[in-house]
Amino acid sequence: MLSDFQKQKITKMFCFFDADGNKVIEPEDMDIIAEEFRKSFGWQVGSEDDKKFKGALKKYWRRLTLGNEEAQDEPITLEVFLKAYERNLQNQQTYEEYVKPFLDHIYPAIDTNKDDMLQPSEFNHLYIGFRNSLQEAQAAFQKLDLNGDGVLSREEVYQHFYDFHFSQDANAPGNFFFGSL
Ligand SMILES: [Ca+2]
Ligand SMILES: [Ca+2]
Ligand SMILES: [Ca+2]
Repeated sequence: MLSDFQKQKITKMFCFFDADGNKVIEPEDMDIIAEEFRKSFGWQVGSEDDKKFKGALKKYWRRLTLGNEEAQDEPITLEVFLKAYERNLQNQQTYEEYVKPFLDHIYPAIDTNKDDMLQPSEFNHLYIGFRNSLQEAQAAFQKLDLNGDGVLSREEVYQHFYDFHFSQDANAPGNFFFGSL
């Protein structure tokens, strides 16, 4: 069972995926999101990063919501989305099978200079891609950079992504992974 706090966070994510705000997630929403990321990162249309990101997004949102990358796309309501996350967040194993691959596959695209860390500029592009302002991105970076060394290591990013999904602590920085709640 998802806690109320988890439901609040998953609902936030639903609103992110429902890019056109019509209360269902459809394949068209993924096109809008991919375009927002392309612009935020400044990728050329059809460039390697653009294709990599778009491919990862389409593939893994099916796994996230339908449990199967090859599944036929169908409109996803908030109710269906929450149900999918009850399955996805049952335990460590379901998290690794359904949720973590999303980050595994977008990480190489968002780590623009390929040094396995997120510099502030890379993080800003990501966070703005999640439809937050530059100011919010800068504030979030300070919270997420746990050891204060000015970059987000892969470990920090994965820890926050995990905490976003599981933490019951309202003060956990990972709660802000996709923006303020
Ligand atoms: Ca939609
Ligand atoms: Ca980097
Ligand atoms: Ca750091």
